[in-house]
Amino acid sequence: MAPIATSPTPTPTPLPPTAVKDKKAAARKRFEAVYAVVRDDLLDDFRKHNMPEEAIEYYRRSMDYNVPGGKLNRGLSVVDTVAILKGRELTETEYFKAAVLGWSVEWMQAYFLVSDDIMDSSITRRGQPCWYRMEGVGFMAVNDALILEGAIFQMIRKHFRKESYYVDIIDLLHEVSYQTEMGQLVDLITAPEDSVDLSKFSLARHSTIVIYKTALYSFYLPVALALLLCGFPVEKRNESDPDYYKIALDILVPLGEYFQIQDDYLDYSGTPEQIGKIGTDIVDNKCSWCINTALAHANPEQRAILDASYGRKDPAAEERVKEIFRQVGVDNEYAEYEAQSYARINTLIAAVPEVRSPNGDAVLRRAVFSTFLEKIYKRTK
Ligand code: GPP
Ligand code: MG
Ligand code: MG
Ligand code: MG
Repeated sequence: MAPIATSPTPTPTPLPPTAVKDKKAAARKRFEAVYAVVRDDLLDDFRKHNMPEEAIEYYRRSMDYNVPGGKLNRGLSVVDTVAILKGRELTETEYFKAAVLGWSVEWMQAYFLVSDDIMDSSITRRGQPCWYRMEGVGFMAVNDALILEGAIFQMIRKHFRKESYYVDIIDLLHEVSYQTEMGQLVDLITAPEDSVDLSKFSLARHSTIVIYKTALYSFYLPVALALLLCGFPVEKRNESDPDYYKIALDILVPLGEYFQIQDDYLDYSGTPEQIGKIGTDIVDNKCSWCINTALAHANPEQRAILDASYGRKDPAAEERVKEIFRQVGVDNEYAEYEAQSYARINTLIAAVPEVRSPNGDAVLRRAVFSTFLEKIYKRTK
């Protein structure tokens, strides 16, 4: 069936700030209730395999510590996107299924973060010690991360096995985690601990890293899962059909790039209280947006200080790097970048064709993307 063009999405009347806050808290609470169901199912699986009580307790602790405590933006965005696509409130069953897909993304995020914190030698995450630094955990965190990944496919099997798009969900989750692992690989080899060579950095390299390590799983994945749930086909049925997934990808990749540049900037400029983690990019020799921007603007003396101080496990060296960042105007550059990105992404969103799914149940609306953009624009944590 040919897609049907729809009239533009009407702009909703804005709610007063307290009502927005209450609505957000209620949405989070409803989503969190599904966490407990999924977690208890996973613990039951352990029981069915006659795992010792001690293992079940350890598993519960690992999940409770690593899965639900973040901003939940990725998971909630699956639920929000499904509601926008359908253009109405979801039934209980629809909500539950969307929430399970949302939690699968949050489980993936937990699996990545537990691993990433080991690789980045990070200290804190979400305002608490990184999991691998907890008493009685250490290198067991590697296996805990692997189990967090395996759990994704357990919850998907339990709730989607009979659906025609079951294999598409699994394929998407595998594809996106593989791409994220590619991004992590490039991130790590560009930042070796023992040899600092700033000439290896470039904004092109930075772009490859952030698209692969962040944008695809944080932005494309939640929307692609929502499209699958709403019946948007992965394969074109007619030559003239739109490629729904490509339309989404082309907006969500720039959005995700912008989000990771915010993460890089906050790593340098934010306080631990504000961002919930201690920034390690300078000390870890990371190819971050800040160092690339500083390199583009540094004079020869400033460049010499960066060469001598970047990537050193020494707080005084880190402070010298931050001082150069301030001198060359990284903060102004960031404000300018943020304004430009916001305008550019809004232009991309305005060009999205609003098309109906072949089953007629849902419309790929521009609001899917503008909601994301408004959530992250000028974020400070
Ligand atoms: C985070 O980047 C990167 C990921 C979450 C992807 C990890 C991928 C794996 C395959 C483990 P970051 O290190 O900049 O994030 P943060 O600043 O939050 O540590
Ligand atoms: Mg990290
Ligand atoms: Mg990292
Ligand atoms: Mg970071």
